[in-house]
Amino acid sequence: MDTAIEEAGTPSRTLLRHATTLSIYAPRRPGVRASTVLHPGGVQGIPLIRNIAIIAHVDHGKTTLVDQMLRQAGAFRANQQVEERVMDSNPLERERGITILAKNTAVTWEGTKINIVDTPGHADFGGEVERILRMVDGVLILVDAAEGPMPQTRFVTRKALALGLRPIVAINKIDRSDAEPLRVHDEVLGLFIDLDATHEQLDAPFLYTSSRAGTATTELEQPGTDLRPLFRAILDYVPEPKGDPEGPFQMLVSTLDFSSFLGRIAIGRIERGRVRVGDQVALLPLGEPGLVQDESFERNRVTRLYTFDGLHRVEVEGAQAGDIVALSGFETIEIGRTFTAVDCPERLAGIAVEEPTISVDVIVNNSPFAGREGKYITSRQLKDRLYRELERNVALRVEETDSPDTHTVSGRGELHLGILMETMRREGYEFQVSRPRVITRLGPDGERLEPYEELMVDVSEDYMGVVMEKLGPRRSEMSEMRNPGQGMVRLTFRIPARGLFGYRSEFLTDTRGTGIMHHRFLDYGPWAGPLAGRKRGVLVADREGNVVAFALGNLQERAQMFVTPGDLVYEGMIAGENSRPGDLDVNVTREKKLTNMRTTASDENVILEPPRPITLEYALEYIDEDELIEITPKTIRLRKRVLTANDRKKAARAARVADAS
Ligand SMILES: Nc1nc2c(ncn2[C@@H]2O[C@H](COP(=O)(O)OP(=O)(O)OP(=O)(O)O)[C@@H](O)[C@H]2O)c(=O)[nH]1
Ligand SMILES: [Mg+2]
Repeated sequence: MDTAIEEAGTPSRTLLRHATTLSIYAPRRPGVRASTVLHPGGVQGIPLIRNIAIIAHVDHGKTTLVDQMLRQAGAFRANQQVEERVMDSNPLERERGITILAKNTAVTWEGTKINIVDTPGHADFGGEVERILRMVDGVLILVDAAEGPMPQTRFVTRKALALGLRPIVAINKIDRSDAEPLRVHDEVLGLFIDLDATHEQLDAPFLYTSSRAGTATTELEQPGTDLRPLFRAILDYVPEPKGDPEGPFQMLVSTLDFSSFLGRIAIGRIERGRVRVGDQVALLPLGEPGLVQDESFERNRVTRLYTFDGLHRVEVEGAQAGDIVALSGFETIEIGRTFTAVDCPERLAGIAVEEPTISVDVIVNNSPFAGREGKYITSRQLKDRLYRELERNVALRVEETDSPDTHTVSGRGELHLGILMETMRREGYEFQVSRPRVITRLGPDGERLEPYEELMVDVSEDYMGVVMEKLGPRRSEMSEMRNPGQGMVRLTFRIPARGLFGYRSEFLTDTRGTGIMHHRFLDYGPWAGPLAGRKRGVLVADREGNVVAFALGNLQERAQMFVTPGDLVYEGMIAGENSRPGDLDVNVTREKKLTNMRTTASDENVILEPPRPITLEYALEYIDEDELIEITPKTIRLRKRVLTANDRKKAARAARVADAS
């Protein structure tokens, strides 16, 4: 990966890559400090700059497009080996093929610097996209030429249009065999009208692109050969950043980065004036926009300043209005706070950080296998790690509970929490996690509200019945049904977030793995009352030992296994899913009885179905109230909270008595 950020003669480690986390902040080499680059010919002395964010639904090709923009704008050396989706630089992003953190980059095209922000498309990170929109002057909306506008397209487009940003639309992946760019073009226009786009916004240029091939064209009849039409559109349609470089310094913190070397780092666009390393600047507390009267605000010196250039972050002496910079020197940097000149403390409108909608309990591991695989396992270590995460993960909350062994962690969705857990286990942490709960709120009349999601499902018509049948009891309401053709239907529902827990696995089974579902947070609505839980029960191991193929062979007819031969299980660990309701205690360690009788070969070689892979997000959606996920650096296990079958029976009986009384 390092080849991508290597520069001739410079060890890649000394280069600062990308805007967000995991950056390596090594001391600068002497003599490489670049001075402020002033492009000639800027209006009112502002260098020629365009600031643009690329926004879209997950997987519509944003990061792939950035690759091509970097390449075609000459950000890589001629012979440089660059891997695909180079901006997805952190290991989890590469592994999952998704962008988790927004990242800044910049290219120069015909003398104009284009600051580009690649944003994540997954709904759990939608809040981050919203914040980023405050540092750009235009957006490039990417829409898959086959899928069309999806829930997240709608969300980010609405935010961008509401901020008055000028859109450029790229109907992407036109190379797909099922691409229907003209239909999607109409759908995007329909979306714009729905979202009350202004005349100017409706006039957006439409391009037909293939991120993968690196081509763009304004006319479908004339296939594109490169991205020139896209760069042209950016220069022509994205307004230049406004802001007087001669005025007093002012900048809004739009995103954060963190390094152990520099501490918190603010990233944002300079709204007005100039800033230089060593300048004394004010960091105003959050509050109403306008001049701050109370002069007790924080002041400090800017210790480091960076601008973006290709894959690098370049240390600079100074920068001015319009450019996007990263700035350090304050430990109290928060999203939405304003930096200003000390003698002109004029606050900008802040940025709301999204509120979490789901919580889980993170619990010290107390399974029989606790401490076997993890390095950090104590409640103290867990607590420190969770609180440390708050420094950079702004949409996360951590609370203590009555028990020192348990912390409640709240976030924006299963993926948001799942990524944190995955990161922690890779660092050597071992812990357990409860089933997620939605975070309820009180309405204006004191009534209980819960989060609702928009769910969009693409299935073949044959499966429509089963999908609707399953979603009904989960309190969903269908809001739209469309037939894009080719025997497919697209159904849109409004559903309590609770109603979706555990649904994905059912959905995949019901549609034989062919269905596609996406959901995103919509709003808070009335509490929907009790919902039915998981339909199927689980198989629970009734003793400790190694899993044996023979045992699984006997069980697999009525179950989908989660374990494979050789795995170690303990009593109370979940070994598979029962194909019927109700849990079963089973012995997955049972060996075949040895007899003197010769058996046929087929009897000895049990043919096993592959186990269902248990990923973290899957586990979070899957488990029930009386279950836990055990997470270690090596394994993810599902378990019953109460491990022995006897104690579970007793607990169930007690619960029934309590219910009856
Ligand atoms: N056929 C085709 N596939 C593409 C094109 N662009 C991207 N892809 C593929 O689509 C998948 C997703 O691409 P990404 O660039 O990671 O999408 P993204 O929008 O950055 O995704 P997130 O950051 O996770 O929201 C990858 O497998 C790409 O290879 C394209 O123009 N044509
Ligand atoms: Mg991406």
